This record gives sequence, C-alpha cells and structure tokens, in this order.
Amino acid sequence: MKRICLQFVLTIALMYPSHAQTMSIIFDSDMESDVDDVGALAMLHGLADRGDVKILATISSSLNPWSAPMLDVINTYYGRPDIPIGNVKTFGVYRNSKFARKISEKYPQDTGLGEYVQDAVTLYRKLLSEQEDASVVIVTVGYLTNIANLLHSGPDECSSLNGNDLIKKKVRRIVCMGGAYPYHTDPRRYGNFKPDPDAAVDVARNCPVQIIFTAGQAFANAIRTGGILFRSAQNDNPVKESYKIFLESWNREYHHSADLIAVYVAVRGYEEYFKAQKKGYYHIFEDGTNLWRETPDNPNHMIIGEFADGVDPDQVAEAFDMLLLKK
Ligand SMILES: [Ca+2]
Repeated sequence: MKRICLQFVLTIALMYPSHAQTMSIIFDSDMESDVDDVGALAMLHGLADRGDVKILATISSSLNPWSAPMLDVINTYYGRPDIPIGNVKTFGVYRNSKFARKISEKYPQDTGLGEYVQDAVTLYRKLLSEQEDASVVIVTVGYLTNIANLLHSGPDECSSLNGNDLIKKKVRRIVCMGGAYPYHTDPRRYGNFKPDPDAAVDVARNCPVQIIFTAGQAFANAIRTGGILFRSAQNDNPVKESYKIFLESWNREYHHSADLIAVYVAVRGYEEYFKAQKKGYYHIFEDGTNLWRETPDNPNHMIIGEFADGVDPDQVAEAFDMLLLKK
C-alpha cells in the first residue's frame, strides 16, 4: 500500500514539475512621477511574502537620480535589502518626483544616486543568463527604454547570445503597463509609451516573446487602492508616506491601480478578475500615440482592459489593498 502511495506521489510530481517552481520576476519601473509604482512594488513584495514569487531585480527606467534609491527603500523596508538594482544609463527619460528624494533621504537604503547604480542592460543580461529557460517574467510599469536596449544588446562575458535570443530563451513573458484600451478609434498619447516612443514602438514590434499589455485610464481608475495604508498602516511606512505626499494636493486617500494591475496579472494571471483581448495587436505610433487594433493578429500581443463578468472593481481594490500591507 505504501509503495503504491509513493509511486502515485512520484507520478504526480513528474507530471507537474513546474508547479513547485516559484516564479521569478524582474520589476522595471520609472519610480518617479506617479506613486502607483510604489504601490506596485509593495504589492510585489506582498506576493513574495506569500511565497508566490521571487524578485530577481528591481530596475529603474528613469534618469531621475532618486528613482533607484527609492526602489531600494521599498526593498529594504520589506526585508529584502540585497535585491540587485539597475538603472538606465546616458539616454533616457527624466521626470520629476514629489516623493522619491524625500523618501530616499528619510528611510534606510544603501544604493545612492541612480548614476552610480549598475547599468540596467548589464544586469538584465547577467541575471537572465543565470536563469532556467523560459522561467523569467519581466513586468514593466515605466518606460520601455531598458527592454529596447536589452533587445539590441550584443554578446558579453555573461552570455554569447544577443539580446533578442537571450529574451527568447529565458523570458516566459513580459507584462507591460501602458495601454489605453478600449479606444479602438481614438489613438491616445498615454502614459508609459509617450516619453520614449521609439523604445515603445521597437519593443511592441520586435519583442520575441509574449507581451501582455495592461490598460490604464478608466479601467485602472475604477480600482481605487491605497486606502488601507491610510487606515491601517503604521506611520513609519515609506509606502504610506509616498502615497501621502503624492495625494496631498489631490486631497484624497486612494489612487488608481495602473501599475498594480500589471504586477497582479504578472504573478497571479488575469482570469480571476479580468478579461483578455487576444485578437489583434497593439499599435504604437512614432509619437507614442497608441491603440489596440483587432487585425492583423499578433499571437504575441494580448491586452487586459476589462473586468471579467460579475466582477466588482471594489472587490478587486480590496484584494489589491490587502497585498499592500506588510505582513
Ligand atoms: Ca509607472
């Protein structure tokens, strides 16, 4: 009897080997202009605390020097001070931040300014070369500068593969916050594609693996998160304080969830709360204007921009909020 049980367990283990593997994520963020990046990284740590994910790196796509230390503040607050941090170099977007400097100067971090942090592409290449094939999910909630640079990178001491082939071999998918779905007929200059449109066009057109785009605007605005930080979090919490600083002039205690949706979809999938539009492709114009087109179909493109039938946005907000509180 015992032998039969053992055999059964072994058979099941062989049938489902990947389920035992924790998902590995690289988080790429602008971490400056909007505070939802702070919420998104807090949520990613919340998911890591629950054993759902391993955070391989947190990377800044902004030349704002306080973006990288801000990433480190959050990693340190959640007890993961040694997560590698990378930063875009030389050519990139610089936008101001209401909170990044204040928070970086107040809370523990040992990263220093972004210009002294290692190059994002070098870090991507090193980490990807060390991972198992098709095991890494990249979630990008900022500009696509780093991923475009990675795509066009050449072989180095870490890998003999070029960037395209390295992504193809090691990356399972990319989840990208940046769509304005469902505005089929009305192209929008929106969010993450606007400041570095060349990179956005390049990645959407040439990425060799699946990209799941997640929409912002009305869709993300319907999920109001962050309220739990004001109600329940202690005051010495850099996530709460960032939200407070950012939302002060708006005079409210909640925010949209654009970047949080991307993190959630990357780790737990979309099926629980959202619907996917799989038919079509994301068209990004040269000026960063963008719209979803239903034809021709690009099998690598998918967009999440609608709630699943019967799902109340408040229910999603509550679930997201629970992941924002440190355990
Ligand atoms: Ca962002």
